[in-house]
Amino acid sequence: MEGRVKIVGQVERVDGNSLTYAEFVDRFMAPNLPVVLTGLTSSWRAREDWTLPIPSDRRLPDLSFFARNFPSPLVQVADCSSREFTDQKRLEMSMQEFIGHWVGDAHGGSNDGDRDGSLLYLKDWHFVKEYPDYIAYTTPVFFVDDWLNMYLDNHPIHRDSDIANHKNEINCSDYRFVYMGAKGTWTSLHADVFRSYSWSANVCGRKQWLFLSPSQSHRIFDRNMRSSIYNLNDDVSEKHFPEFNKTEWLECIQENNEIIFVPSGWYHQVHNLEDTISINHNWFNAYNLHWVWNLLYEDYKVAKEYIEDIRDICDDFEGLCQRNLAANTGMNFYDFFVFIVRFALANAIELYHLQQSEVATFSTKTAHHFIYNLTSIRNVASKMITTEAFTTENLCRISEDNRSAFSNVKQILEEESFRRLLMTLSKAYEHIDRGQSDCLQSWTSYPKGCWSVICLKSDCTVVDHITSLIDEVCGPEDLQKLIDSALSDG
Ligand SMILES: O=C(O)CCC(=O)C(=O)O
Ligand SMILES: [Fe+2]
Repeated sequence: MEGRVKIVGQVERVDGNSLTYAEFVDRFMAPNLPVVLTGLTSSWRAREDWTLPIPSDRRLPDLSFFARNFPSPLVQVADCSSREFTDQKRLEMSMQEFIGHWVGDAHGGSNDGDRDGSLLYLKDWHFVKEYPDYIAYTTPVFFVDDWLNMYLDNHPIHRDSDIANHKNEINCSDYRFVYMGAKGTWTSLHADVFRSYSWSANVCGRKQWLFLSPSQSHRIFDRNMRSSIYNLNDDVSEKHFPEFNKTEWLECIQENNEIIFVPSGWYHQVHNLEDTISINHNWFNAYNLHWVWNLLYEDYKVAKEYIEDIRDICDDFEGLCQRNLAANTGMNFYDFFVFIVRFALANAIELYHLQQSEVATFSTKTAHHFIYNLTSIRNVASKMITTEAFTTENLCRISEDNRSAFSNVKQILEEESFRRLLMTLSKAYEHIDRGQSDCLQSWTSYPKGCWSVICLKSDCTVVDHITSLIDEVCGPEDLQKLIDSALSDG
């Protein structure tokens, strides 16, 4: 890869145990820069159970452990040696079949992952969803402000019955994955789903990463800005990709026990230099929410342009655009609006609790999260106002499931799924500011009416308070009003 790619620097490496959360935000998350964090995985059960020591300080995947303990699930496997459209060809097989292929049972070949010409890489295994009681690892504090997985633990991504189907339910259940691949397996050049952040930890093995800053993304696209380069190892045609020779890449050789933070919108290609197991989450929060919205908006424009010529014969042209957007990008404007309304409400509740609290010592720092979050959501809402999807006429056409999921404030606040979201959000900031993370799983035993961990009152009036600010959110303008009142309160 090095021959064709101009590497201009290495990703910075920082000891995760001497970095504070505020430093991580200031140096990496807010400026959207990659970093490798060391020293954060040594106590993970995954390391003990999933790997075997070998002479030297390296470890190897204990493949028989997987075959013995997780035999049943059907897993998604990429064949790294064959391309299908813009991605590697995907296959579905049992874990045992995958392991069998890897160790060469079926073919008796050498241990290099490609004995029958295919190069199989287990990707996107929803391990946490499948084995919720097996705590393989704990998410480092730097990555707990994860709205995407918090939301999906309690809410469906789509509300429309014609979009939500069984396949979606599995694929959209969460964005926490295990990856396993032999030396030589790889991931083609891409930027992450929803332009989310990712973090990726090597339980064992070694990866080479190549990163391109978003300011240079246009240079890996063809002349029509339609398709991007698939593999940096191929001979990249100057005719098709005239700007490629101007690109400048950051490299990282990620060792075992190291965690890489992948910022939003950075294109990257990844190669397993040894047999590797990694754990990987996609996530977003107030710092990159605008990336998610910008992607949805760009993809929406493409979806709309594609069917513009049938606009006049469509009953519900906007509805069709939104269905196509959900199918192609994984989320549409209404899904995203339901999402941000709920985060706005949860943050407004937490801010109100702090304003009511008599303990002033830690509340300023904590209040900063909620104010920042609300401001970020407000910025996105302000961009949604002028879109066609939210005109009064089009809002009249959306499904009742979509509408009630964002409009009826009292009903939302009383929903169990919302209250669980509030509790998880509340605990995440408790973890960030006060280092308390031990009770993250134990929401069921919460006794109070209000499920916030910073609420100390048994007769909490937050529902009345929030509904007094606004009782119906009809669209992005109302969401802005809600946020303005929450921010000017107290
Ligand atoms: O490890 C890999 O093969 C790909 C991981 C990746 O693309 C990511 O974490 O964003
Ligand atoms: Fe990625």
